[in-house]
Amino acid sequence: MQRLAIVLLMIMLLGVLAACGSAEPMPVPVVEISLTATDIAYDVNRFEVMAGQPVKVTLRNEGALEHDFSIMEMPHTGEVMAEEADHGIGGHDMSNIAMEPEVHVAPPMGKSLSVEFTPTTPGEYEYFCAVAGHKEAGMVGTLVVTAP
Ligand SMILES: [Cu+2]
Repeated sequence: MQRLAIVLLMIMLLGVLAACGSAEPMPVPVVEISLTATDIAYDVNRFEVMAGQPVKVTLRNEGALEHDFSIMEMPHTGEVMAEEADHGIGGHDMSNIAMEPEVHVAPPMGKSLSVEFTPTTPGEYEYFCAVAGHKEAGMVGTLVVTAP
């Protein structure tokens, strides 16, 4: 009987050690940013996150036109698109920009889509709608990445 108690105690101790001594870093919580696109504007033109902080940007297209969220160049890791996302430029006229943006999400009219990424370098990065003429019309903003 005493032997069983000792075995049970050992198992419990092992459990506690496994929980505390895990080599896995604690997952950093994701910051969720919601933007709404209308014809022709974003409702958020500036937001701030910390370098190393995973960000989930959800764009809702409330307009009658196509809109997207694009960042041409920004050091980042771990980019994940929402499952139903159309990562292709799909149907978009993006001939006005020379290269494919590094971060891009384009929800169809009346829908929301998300893109998740982790900026790695502090700085100010421009985001914009890559549909021809929309950036010029004001669909542009600044993602501020602060030092952790
Ligand atoms: Cu647009």
